[in-house]
Amino acid sequence: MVKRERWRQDFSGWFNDILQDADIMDTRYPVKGLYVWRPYGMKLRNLVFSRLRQLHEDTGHQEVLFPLLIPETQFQKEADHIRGFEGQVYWVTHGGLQKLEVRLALRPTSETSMYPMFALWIRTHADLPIKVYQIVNVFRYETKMTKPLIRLREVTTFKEAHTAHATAEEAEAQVREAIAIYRKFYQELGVPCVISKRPPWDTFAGAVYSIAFDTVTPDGKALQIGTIHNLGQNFARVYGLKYEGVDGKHHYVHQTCYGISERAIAATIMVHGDDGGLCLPPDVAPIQVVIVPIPFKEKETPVEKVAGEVREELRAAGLRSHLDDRDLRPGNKFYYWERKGVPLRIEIGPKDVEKGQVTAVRRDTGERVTIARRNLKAQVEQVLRQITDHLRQRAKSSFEKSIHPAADLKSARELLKKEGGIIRIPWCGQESCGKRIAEETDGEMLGEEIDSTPQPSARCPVCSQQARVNALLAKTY
Ligand code: A5A
Ligand code: ZN
Repeated sequence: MVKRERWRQDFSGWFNDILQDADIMDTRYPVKGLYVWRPYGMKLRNLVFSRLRQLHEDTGHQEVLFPLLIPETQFQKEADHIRGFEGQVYWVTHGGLQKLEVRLALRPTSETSMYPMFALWIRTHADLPIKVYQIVNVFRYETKMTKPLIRLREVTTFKEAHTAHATAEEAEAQVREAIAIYRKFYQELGVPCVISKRPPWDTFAGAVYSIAFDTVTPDGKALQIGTIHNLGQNFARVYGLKYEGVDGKHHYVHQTCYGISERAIAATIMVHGDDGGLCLPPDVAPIQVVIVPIPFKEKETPVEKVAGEVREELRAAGLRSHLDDRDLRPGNKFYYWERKGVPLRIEIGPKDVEKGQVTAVRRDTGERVTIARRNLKAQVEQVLRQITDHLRQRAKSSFEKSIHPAADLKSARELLKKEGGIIRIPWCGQESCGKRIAEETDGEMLGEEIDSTPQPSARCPVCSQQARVNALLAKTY
């Protein structure tokens, strides 16, 4: 039975408890905004990010690794970028007792670290496109309330991709490819999201425009879980990223960059969890199947031996399985693995041994299924697929319920206040109207949704002109 009361009503408390109880993070590190990955969390992290890595490799991105430190002289070249980040940069000012001549920034993101090197790599059109990515830590002196996995001062798992292209069209196409990659990534994790073009007053520092992916937290706020930026030629101009074209002339390149952090893991944890704790999609669960032997004192049956065999069989089938042979009561073990979100538990008691079967219990629904030993691999795989589908479906339908269409500012404001979630409202697209919509509804403008268009008859609630796009509004994390 799935209960989601605390999950909804005290999401923050639920989230912090689960990080601790399920061995994801230790939040007691004595620096604000910095946290420790514990072993189980680390496994989850690596499984999630290896999928993201694979999606980049499959589309021709190459992995690189740039230094953490960026000289101030290099960092300060792109004016908008600097303005956007200056309040968030940690500076290294000393080496030992020596004061550094040029201060060094701890990267808050790597444009200013990478692009001067790109300038050395790019000579002619034959050197293009460049498509690279790295998964690194970045530092941001966040002033809003810090929160593990969500708002960190050391983002430990920052996947950032950076590209350079000969033409604006190619950069546009790259933005579309990045959207497709992120869509697929979140689809696989079963994390539903909306995609929007950020409003012009809220684009990434140094970008021409930005695209954002947002999901909704159990307490009804929007959480941005990835962004894609078309940088145009802004950085190319200041770092001199030029190539010689077929025309023999020199041209500035066109660039894009896009990033996802461990917020992707926060999103996975929060959209699928319930009052019992984590509930992980099988694809990224560190343990997909846990086997709990249930010995019966008066009866001489080899449950432990059979449990060991079942474990071996599942392991040989490529399933991440674990035999819990600790000297604890089965009930305690059930509770323990439930908190950790293991998708499937296999119980083996004397009766199961006699009948040549096992009893499987689904974490997502609590449903019990009897599986014959001879069908073990095929049936376990099938149940895991059903769990994946069910989690995705459940998350999707609860997400859809949290998106509220509105036609006027008053009802938008009331909906947002009462229901939370995301408001979808027609918009003419003018900046002044957009800002008014955000103000009057007491929400934040996520941007214009890219997957929807307003009814032809829809009007902007501020100026009454025909609506060109749907705006998305929400309270945000
Ligand atoms: N260079 C580009 C890709 C960039 O830095 N974009 S960004 O600033 O929007 O960050 C990308 C994503 O990282 C954000 O959408 C957000 O999901 C995540 N992120 C940003 N700051 C974060 C923080 N302090 N803690 C956790 N995640 C963060
Ligand atoms: Zn308008």
